[in-house]
Amino acid sequence: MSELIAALATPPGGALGVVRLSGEGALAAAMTFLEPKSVPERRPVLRDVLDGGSLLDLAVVTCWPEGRSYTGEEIVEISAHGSPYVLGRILELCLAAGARQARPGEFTQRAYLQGKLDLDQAEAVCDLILSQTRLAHRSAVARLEGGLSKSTARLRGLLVGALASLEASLDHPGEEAPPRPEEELREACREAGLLLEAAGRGRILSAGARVVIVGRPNAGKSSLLNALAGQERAIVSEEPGTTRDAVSEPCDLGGLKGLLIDTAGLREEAGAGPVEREGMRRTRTQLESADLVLLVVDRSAPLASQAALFPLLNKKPAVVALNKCDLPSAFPAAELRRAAGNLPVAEVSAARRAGLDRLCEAARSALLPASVPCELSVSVRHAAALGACLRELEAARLRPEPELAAEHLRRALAALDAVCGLSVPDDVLAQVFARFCVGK
Ligand SMILES: Nc1nc2c(ncn2[C@@H]2O[C@H](COP(=O)(O)OP(=O)(O)OP(=O)(O)O)[C@@H](O)[C@H]2O)c(=O)[nH]1
Ligand SMILES: [Mg+2]
Repeated sequence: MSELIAALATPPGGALGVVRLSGEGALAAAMTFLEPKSVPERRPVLRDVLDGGSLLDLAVVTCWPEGRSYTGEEIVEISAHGSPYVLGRILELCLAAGARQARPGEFTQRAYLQGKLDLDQAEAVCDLILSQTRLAHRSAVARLEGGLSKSTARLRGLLVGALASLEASLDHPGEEAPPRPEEELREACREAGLLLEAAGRGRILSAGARVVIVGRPNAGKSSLLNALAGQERAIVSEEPGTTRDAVSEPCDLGGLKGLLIDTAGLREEAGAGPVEREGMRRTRTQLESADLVLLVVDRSAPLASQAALFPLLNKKPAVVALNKCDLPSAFPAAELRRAAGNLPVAEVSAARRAGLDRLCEAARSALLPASVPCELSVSVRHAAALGACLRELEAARLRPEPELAAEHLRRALAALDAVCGLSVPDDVLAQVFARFCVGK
């Protein structure tokens, strides 16, 4: 049986606060300071909380029996008034009754250890708590429902099948060797590659996307940052070369968390002073780490010099913001179409805050195409495990000897199982649960 743990499960400052107790003897511990001294199962009841014989608070108390609770252990939750003094005292009363202060994420860790959640579901609980946007929330919920294990189940099936045929050929060496499972191996590699790609994009869902705004001086980059961020964050002026340092501001890109980064305008180096050149160097550095580039094109200025920036986009997801749409166009639309190729173009007026929703939508779909399953918003841990799985699979395909190929497949399987926590080393588990807040 597991040790009794207790923690405050709610952040300070609310009208109510919840103290949680989980483990053997949770109810008995709570009975040392609650009155009347009985609490029915799974039904909230009002109880007096007594502190040394005097009334500390009136609280709503709920008890879940072993096997039917979040952690799988006996749980008592005491929902009291949000006074830091009251909640602190209730926690002390729990500790005095034999509980130990819970570590961050320890309740969810127990749920995982008791088999109530797989590791990805446990991590999804944390992401759900941290989710700030619609898509981050949707992804956390999909994973909480076991979405990631479902997505990896097909790959696991292929791996297990291929391994079984290889092992069959090892077990019966004298007989005619069955054909190598080439088709399964190829399919497994493809599937692992897709999952890995989706995992990379999924990082953007949980961590947010770095959206770097570039363009010629005066195109309206800073105006666009301000319009998207909903505040006058960056200096705007009709003087070209206003922005020198990169200026960043968080924003919501159609349900996706984004970090907008406004940069110094890019133009020919000749004629630029040392400060402007340094600004442009910083813009290029920002471009390298961009998840998405927003190229601002000024509709009221000639296209030729602006079009010179298109090659910079270089295979990164990108969207063209055709700005100053409140002014007459200095070039025909077809000319921009030719220069932009396949890139989506959204017409906006940063000054008038027009067309922003469509721009955000274009940015969101460039970052997360509809084909990427939402449940694959995964952590660095998943991406590393999927990467290891793919490497082992590729190694297996290169090995003509069935013994060696089978060994690589076993390692690929172990890496895949780590994604959903079927076999995870203790230090990795500790890292996963350290991200949590205390009380969850
Ligand atoms: N008419 C119109 N003017 C705009 C629009 N967006 C920006 N401007 C004007 O264009 C000028 C340059 O805007 P900024 O936002 O400072 O341009 P920038 O690209 O950040 O310029 P640098 O920092 O110098 O590279 C300012 O005078 C803005 O008011 C727009 O949509 N319509
Ligand atoms: Mg600027």
